[in-house]
Amino acid sequence: MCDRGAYHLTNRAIMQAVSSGILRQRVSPMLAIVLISGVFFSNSALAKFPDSKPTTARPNILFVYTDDQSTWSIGAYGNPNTLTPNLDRFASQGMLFQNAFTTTPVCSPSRAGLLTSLYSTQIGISDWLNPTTEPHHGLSPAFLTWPELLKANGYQTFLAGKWHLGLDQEFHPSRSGFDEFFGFLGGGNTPINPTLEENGATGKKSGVLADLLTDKTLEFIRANKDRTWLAALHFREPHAPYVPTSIEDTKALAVLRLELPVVQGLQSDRVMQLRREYLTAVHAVDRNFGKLMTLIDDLKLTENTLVIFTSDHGYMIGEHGLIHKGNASYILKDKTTLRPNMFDNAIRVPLMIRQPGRIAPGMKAKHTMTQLDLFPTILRWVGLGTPQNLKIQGRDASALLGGNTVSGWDDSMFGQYDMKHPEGARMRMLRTNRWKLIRHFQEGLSDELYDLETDPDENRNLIGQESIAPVYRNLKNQLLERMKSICDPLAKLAIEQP
Ligand SMILES: [Ca+2]
Repeated sequence: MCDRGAYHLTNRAIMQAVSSGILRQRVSPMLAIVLISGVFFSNSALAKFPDSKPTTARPNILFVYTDDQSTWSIGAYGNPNTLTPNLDRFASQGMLFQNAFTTTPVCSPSRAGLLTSLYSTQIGISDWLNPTTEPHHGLSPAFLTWPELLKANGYQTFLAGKWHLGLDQEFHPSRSGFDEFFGFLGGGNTPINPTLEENGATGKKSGVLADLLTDKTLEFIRANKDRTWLAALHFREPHAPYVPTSIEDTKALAVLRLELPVVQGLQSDRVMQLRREYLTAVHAVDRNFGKLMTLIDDLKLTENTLVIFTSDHGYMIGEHGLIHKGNASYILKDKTTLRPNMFDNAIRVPLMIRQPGRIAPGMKAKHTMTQLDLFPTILRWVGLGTPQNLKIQGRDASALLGGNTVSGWDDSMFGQYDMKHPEGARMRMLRTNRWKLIRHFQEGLSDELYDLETDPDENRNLIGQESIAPVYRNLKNQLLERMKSICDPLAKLAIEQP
């Protein structure tokens, strides 16, 4: 039985309690439960925070989120031909997730999923929000976010940078849990002299965007050093246009030796130039990330601050002969058409997490994590837990983060991508450690099946091979079950096209 509306209803009720101010004040979580249950819930539906501990025990959170950043752009992920000294040092001080993924490979739905721990069709945002064709669409404040739960429990919350979850005031970050916002609501901005919103007023600023956002984040941390805070810094970098950025970044990358993916017919000169520019933008992130780490050390907050670094999805510049993300195009001498995809290069994200004293240095996690898992993981880590009747899709990975062996952790993951700008694909994915199945529900596109063990680069689509037919059938059934479990609008089509 599909209960598509149920999570809306429950989550909205919790949200209303938060919005009403009951949970905004620094009341004890237990008092909040009593208030919520009396006002918004009948019978036994209680919004319990199972792990509540005194506020003073909770760590600060610095959440650094980049835009379109592939794992291959970071040295700690195994690429010697990039320049990320601060991120590499950071990786050695905490845990690096080797198999972290977004469940959808473009900006807005990935960001919405990260904040709500729901799949894109559950939220109603399944492609990047296009200001021309859907200027009044955004992340409804009816969906509860983890920053909102932190705020409700005494955290000072701040967001600097890119939102891309709605332009209208009803979708403003302040409606989804952020006390303060310094940034831009749309999907893009100029890397130099950007237009930014500050204290509700929008105007042109002078300087390098990555530096401006970082400086404001440093300011917030300094001002709140004696409180408990969440600082979210959503860089625009290394999203296109990659450059210009500071002279320092340009100089650093000018001399770096680069290597190209080996793909026949690649526009090699163009790819080389774009990779250098992209890595220049990555250097701007790394350089600013170093400033944040220095301040946290200087303020002696290192051990009491959980620092998370991740990106909204991956990116390709030449891999598979493509450029961009889920909505990539070929960058070949004889081919530049669109190639909607869910290759690992598009869905895999960097994910590195540090808190000295609680997370051992130099750890590498192999288990599959999705960004939907961060919601319950963060809340458990800070001692709150997820309200018991909140319906989210992510799993609590705090035990993994603590270095514990977790038995029975499911390494399979489900993904979705409906490409609407331009309309061209409806994709559903099931990825296991061994296999990846992508079903295409757009007319004219065929399914894809890869053996990740023998073909990790996903070059050989096995659909049509007789020997693989039972695997294909089995994966399709598993995928259908995932789709049905979240009332995916394409589930009916999947049943009709077995
Ligand atoms: Ca993006």
